[in-house]
Amino acid sequence: MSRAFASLALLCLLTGFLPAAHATPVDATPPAVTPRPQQLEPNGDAVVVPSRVRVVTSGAVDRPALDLVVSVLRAAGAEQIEEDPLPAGRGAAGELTVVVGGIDDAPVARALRAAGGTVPDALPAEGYALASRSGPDGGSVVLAGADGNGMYYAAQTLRQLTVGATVAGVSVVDYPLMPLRGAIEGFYGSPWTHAERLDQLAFYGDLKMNTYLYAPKDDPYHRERWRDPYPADRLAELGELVRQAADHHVRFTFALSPGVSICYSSAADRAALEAKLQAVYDLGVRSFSVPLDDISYTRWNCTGDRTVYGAPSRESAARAQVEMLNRLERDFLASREGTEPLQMVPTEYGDVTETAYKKTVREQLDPAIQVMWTGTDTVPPRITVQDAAQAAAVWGRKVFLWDNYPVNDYGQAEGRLLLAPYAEREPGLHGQLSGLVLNPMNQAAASKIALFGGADFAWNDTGYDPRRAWTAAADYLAGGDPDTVSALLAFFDVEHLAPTFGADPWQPQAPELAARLGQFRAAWDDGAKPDALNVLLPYAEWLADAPQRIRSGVVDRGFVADCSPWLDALGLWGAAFERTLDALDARLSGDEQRAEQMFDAAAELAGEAGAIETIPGETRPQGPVRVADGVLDVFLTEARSLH
Ligand code: 14T
Repeated sequence: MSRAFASLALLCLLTGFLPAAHATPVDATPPAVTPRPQQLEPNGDAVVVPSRVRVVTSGAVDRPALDLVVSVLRAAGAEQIEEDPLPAGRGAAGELTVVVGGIDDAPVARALRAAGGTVPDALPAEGYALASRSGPDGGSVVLAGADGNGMYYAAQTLRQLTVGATVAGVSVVDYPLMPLRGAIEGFYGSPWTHAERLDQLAFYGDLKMNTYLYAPKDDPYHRERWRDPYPADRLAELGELVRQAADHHVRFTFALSPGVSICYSSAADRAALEAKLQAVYDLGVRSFSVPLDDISYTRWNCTGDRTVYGAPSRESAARAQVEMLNRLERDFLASREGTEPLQMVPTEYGDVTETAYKKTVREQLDPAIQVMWTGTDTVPPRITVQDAAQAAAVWGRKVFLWDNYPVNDYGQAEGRLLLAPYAEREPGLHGQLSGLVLNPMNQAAASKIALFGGADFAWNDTGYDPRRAWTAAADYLAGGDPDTVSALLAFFDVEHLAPTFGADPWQPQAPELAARLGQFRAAWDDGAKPDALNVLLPYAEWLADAPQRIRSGVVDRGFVADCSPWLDALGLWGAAFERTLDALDARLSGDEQRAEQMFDAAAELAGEAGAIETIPGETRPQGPVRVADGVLDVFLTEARSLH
């Protein structure tokens, strides 16, 4: 959030005024585009979308890109959209021309220049250039991609540049800094539903993420029963996901985790592994991963392995794993059309300490195979460029970051939603990483807040601003409604704590609320008691009302469903907060009896809030939901003794 916006929001809260709906003047500053483009410059007045639009295509234009362009134009008010392959005749007067094609296509490049855009000397893979310019002839918009992904991303940028009936007048040159960007469904506990996965894949496309790794620990066919073929209905669903992924330019990576029971030396197990991958190859999957995390590697699963690889040790485990992986890469994948390099998760994934295991993998694993790494710990408090450089050195290649945020499948995350901004990842990481995927929460839609940040960071880590991405996520969920955005930001604040596996969280709980309570205490202790109450009360009211605003204003209904118990609890905590301030107010006016009544009412509400539990079966650790814990509960208790 910009300082200006933050102080405006504060002013609104304090004065009780709320921002009115956005009025967008035609030549306003362009709307924020997430991920933040590498270059975006103003290019004159905004383009007003008329009722007639001509979409001119050149060469083989990406279908999803074209469909998206057309739907954006329709939403902006275009009624007649005519598609016209180049060379196109002249358009009618007052008609908007939209050109979509490859940047290497000379007529497209010419159209881009004519619209005031820039044709870069070399555009990296997945990049695009876009120019939009108004004009007496009706104006033009040109979308030029380096490839199919680039065309689709140009269309995604156009979607965000379009507000109401106008497209901001801009010139954009944009490309990702990390080649792999996305999410890994890699948590323990209830896997996402099919509907949630379909929704996520579309969301990834919106955020220019190109990777979804299918690795749910508790899909029995992924890990526990990895040898067993998927039943027909599950296979049909996977096929549908593969198609949905392709429609949104997402690479579907199928992961199989045989480490819990595999006998590396067994020909039957090797055949089972290949058969399982072949079944999804036949659905159209071209990208595969073999995660070997969270297994015991100091015992064999069969006696044959001792005969072939020797006594169990880190070193012999590495040899057995490497042999299996190299064979998959060199035999299975190399002989199949269109496959991507194999990915793997080493058993030692969360540190950079040199061991016999890492040395063997570094020296013997096929250099084409991608190695994943979770940072300096399973759930690291920060990830620096230096950490990643060490990981690259120890694994002998750039590593693929499996970032365990906002996953909430471990004990310290009990009762929590992790809604803080994606943060503490150092700009410049793209130089050391081959990609970045976030491991999300069991709550798929609620994970979009963190994923927004992860997508932005992976695209443009050097231009990343955690609060900007955080606000943009709220804006996306709220469909742009400013009141709903403010209510969401207040809600995110009370679900801000990000735990580690240790006792210390890496993101604090409720920093905004804690700061306000700190100011209140300072003013109260200074003797400015009525003022202190008057300043704090609107925020208590705002928190108490936030659940209802979120429920009515958030367009992503999955988000509302995921957050339901937490919203219920926030409503009660907010009411308890209000009663507590009422009690202090009564005390100031000498009405100690009313003060006691209000404190008692607050305690009762807090008790009710504390009894609300997570949705049964939804998360792995089940328990009472937490809201601003350690901040609001502490304040409500201490307030009783304020005089
Ligand atoms: F493979 C890894 F990169 C990884 O993170 N594996 C798991 C992952 O599935 C899980 O979601 C995540 C967070 O709990 O951590 C890993 O699982 C663990 C790791 C531990 F050190 C589970 C328990 C542990 F004690």
